[in-house]
Amino acid sequence: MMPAEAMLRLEVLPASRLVRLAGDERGGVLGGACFSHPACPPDIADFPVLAVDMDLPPGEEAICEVWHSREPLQSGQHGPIRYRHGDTLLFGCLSLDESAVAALNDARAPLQAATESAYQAIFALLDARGYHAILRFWNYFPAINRESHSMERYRQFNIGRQDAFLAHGRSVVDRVPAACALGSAAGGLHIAFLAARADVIGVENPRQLSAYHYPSQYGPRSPTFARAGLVKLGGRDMLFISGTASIVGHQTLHHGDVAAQTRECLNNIAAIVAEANRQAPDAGFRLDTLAYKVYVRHPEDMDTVRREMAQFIGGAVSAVFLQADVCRADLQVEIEASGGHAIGPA
Ligand code: 3EB
Repeated sequence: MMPAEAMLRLEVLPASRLVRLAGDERGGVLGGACFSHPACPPDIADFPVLAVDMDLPPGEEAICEVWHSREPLQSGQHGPIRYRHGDTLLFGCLSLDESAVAALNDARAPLQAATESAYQAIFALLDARGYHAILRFWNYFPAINRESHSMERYRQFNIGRQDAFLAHGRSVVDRVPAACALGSAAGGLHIAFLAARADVIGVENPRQLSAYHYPSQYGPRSPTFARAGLVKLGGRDMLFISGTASIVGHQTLHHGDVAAQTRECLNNIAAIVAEANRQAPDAGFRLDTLAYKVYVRHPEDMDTVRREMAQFIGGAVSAVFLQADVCRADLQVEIEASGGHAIGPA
């Protein structure tokens, strides 16, 4: 039997090439995200793309991550969400101005209110259109480690996110989606998501306490995300690994040592991959065939992180590097990854 053609493809390309994607190619774009500093919204009306203000390694061009599908696609809008979908897959994104969302006399911090309303809108859309499996959330907002309203902003975000899950009758433990949450340089609250009409299995990491069980020292509400999501689409197993940091159990390891933090991230990713292969015995996920996205807090550490990754994984690594604040002040690097889908140009 011929191997099934991948239904989903991730392409990373310079922002300048995104607007010039040829007609045929363009029809198959689900959506994506562009990263540059300052943010530069791509001049594209026909599919949903986030414009995130994030710095790149010195001298690198603005970069876009684009998800392509083989299905016939249609675009839509639901409140603040722009989305594009086929029979199986839906990609959506939204950008909210925090200060514009909170109602007058709202006791909630503006970021908490904006997060809750964003997730409420997303769940309403997915429920209405019947895309019940969320493969992945990406969350970006400025000053993630800054305190306001007597609380770190990442913790405010966690309250708003969890309240929206609860409001929609969704579990906040066990059956939760993969995600990441990073600090951007400026701008509003940006959220992108990939959902499917399929069954997704949450994958946890035996080396780490599940994030949804983190103790209250990390905030009044535990973060609502799984270490990874595993899904079968068009006969292929695909894996979406959440942002992964130098955390073992629930504690940050290797304070101030970015090389050791990178190796610990990769040990965690290796453990998640092993766990995914145990749950999907035919998948054969491998570290050296994943697509990586690497968030480094201090730009001067990028070379060190790159070197550690090459050494750990061996051979050429497909990776996008970005400068971003990570959700604990003592974390210097966070790495996410995905596999099982096609990677690269058509
Ligand atoms: C961690 O393991 C690091 O809040 O959505 C990683 C992935 C992290 C996702 C999120 C946070 C999130 O706790 C931080």
